[in-house]
Amino acid sequence: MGRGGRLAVLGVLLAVAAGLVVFTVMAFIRTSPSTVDFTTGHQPGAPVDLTLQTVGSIGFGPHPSWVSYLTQDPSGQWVHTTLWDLPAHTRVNVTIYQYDSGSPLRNQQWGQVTGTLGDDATLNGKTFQVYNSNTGNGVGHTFSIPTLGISVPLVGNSSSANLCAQAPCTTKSPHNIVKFSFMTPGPGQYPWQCFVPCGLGFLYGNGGPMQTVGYMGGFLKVVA
Ligand SMILES: [Cu+2]
Repeated sequence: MGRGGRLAVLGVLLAVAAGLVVFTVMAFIRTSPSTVDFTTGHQPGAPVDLTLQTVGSIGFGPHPSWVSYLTQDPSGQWVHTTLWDLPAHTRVNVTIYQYDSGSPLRNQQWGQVTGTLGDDATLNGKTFQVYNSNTGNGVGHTFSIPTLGISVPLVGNSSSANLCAQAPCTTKSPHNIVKFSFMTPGPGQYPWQCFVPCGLGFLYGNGGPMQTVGYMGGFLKVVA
């Protein structure tokens, strides 16, 4: 093969490589979870209502058996995402429908409510500041924003109950309702996550859904 021929082959190979890179990047962008926008039309000073649910197995998508959070968008639709645009310096009233079971915490620290307004939360309407996970059905997940010092334990349902395994779950399934409020800080990206190693089947329970945005963690995208 002459020099021109070899250059032509090289050119084709480079084009294929570039195409593969573009395809991979686009595939990644396409599958990454969407962001629910709570900023459009927000009146300064008004609180934002953020409603979430946790489910023991999402029941659809690439990992149907994975544990997950879901977010209710402002129109009331449940979205499989953990990414939110939120206004800065704004009160966020969080409601979490917990449809999963629980277990004793490996670290009792995570039984504490910290960083919320009043340093407390409500569990099915009753105010609490700490939950002893060695009692009752234990704790299924936490909602934690480490950089803001916020953490709230999500008390589990009885594992012998007929638990929801197909999101979005409805209140017909056994559930606990956990409510609390916090203030968003200034603009920035703040990671949040669950600290209960609930990634069943992964090393120490910390792989899979515990490491994947859209399942057991996400970001607050706080905008001015
Ligand atoms: Cu979890």
